[in-house]
Amino acid sequence: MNSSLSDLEQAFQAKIDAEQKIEPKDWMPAKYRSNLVRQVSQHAHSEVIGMQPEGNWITRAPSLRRKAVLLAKVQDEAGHGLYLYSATETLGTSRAKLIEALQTGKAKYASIFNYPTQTWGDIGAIGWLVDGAAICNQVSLQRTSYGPYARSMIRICKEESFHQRQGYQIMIELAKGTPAQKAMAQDSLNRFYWPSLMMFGPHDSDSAHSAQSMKWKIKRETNDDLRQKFIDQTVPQIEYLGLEHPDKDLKWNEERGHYDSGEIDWDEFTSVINGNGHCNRQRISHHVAAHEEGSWVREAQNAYNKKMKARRASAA
Ligand code: FAQ
Repeated sequence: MNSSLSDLEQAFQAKIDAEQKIEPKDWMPAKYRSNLVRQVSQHAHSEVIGMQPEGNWITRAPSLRRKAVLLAKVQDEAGHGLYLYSATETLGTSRAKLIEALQTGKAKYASIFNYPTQTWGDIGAIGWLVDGAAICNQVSLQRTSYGPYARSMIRICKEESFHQRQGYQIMIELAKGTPAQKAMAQDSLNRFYWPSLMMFGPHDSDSAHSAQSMKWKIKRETNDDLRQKFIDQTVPQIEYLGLEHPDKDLKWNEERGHYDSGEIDWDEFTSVINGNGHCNRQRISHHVAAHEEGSWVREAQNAYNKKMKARRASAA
């Protein structure tokens, strides 16, 4: 006898509640699948578009060592994008379709990557704050319910820790350097702090997807809980650098055991995710150009695969 849809849904939820992973060939509700495709592909797009702000500084890194480190970091981000596109493809959506959604503005990517990188200090701030915020989120996603996504997160988190340290080290050198270097570090902190807090998404009360994603354990912690973790961990790091905290309303709350903070500029967030940040158009047009220039590589790879398949078939 065929199981009814509600039996299947109940068995699915029971599996999730028992902390078992959902794998590509398992039955899953259509909305679980589409919500995952949405989140994981947007995560992949963020990793790939996220190469651009730092890529801007590879030719201008202040030493050969710094150049090699930054190059390795940016290449890691490309790799993260590839793991995540592969994880999304296991849900039955082709990479071509995902990339089309990015390039036509149907799919989002992290708002933070629409801010320009104006100084070397910004490279320190991105590694420290942006990778730091990404880790906060991704550590919890290592326990996400979809197997391929969870496994990709484990690997990505290891690399992100190195990224965070390289960024913080740049900040230490600047903050402990000349007055001009310290001012550069402060300026980068001031410009990247608030957009980093926006990476966690809207408040839980305004988050469209959180309730269902928490029930299905796609997300393991809410936007506000993760943001609070990041705010708390960043305070001693700013103190160690001897820099001023950009949030003038920041205050320790003894009762909650957390810092209370000032309000994020949600109008800015909305404007950036709707395509009106400093660099939105530049980021997408750069992606389109790079994708078109790389089409011969994809064609060559496909032709090679076809040839090898034919050769194997005739040998069999
Ligand atoms: N930017 O209902 P919610 C990195 C959208 S990786 C843009 O709360 P959800 C590594 C959201 O998509 C950074 N859009 O959504 C790196 C939704 O729109 P939709 C990326 C945002 O999914 C470092 C709408 O608002 N990390 O940085 C943002 O439950 C350095 C309603 O929001 C991930 O993607 C935003 N900040 O929670 C690389 C982690 N926030 O789809 C290079 C995985 C929200 O309905 C250099 N993703 N939106 O049109 C997640 O954990 C979640 O998707 C959230 C959002 C927490 C981002």
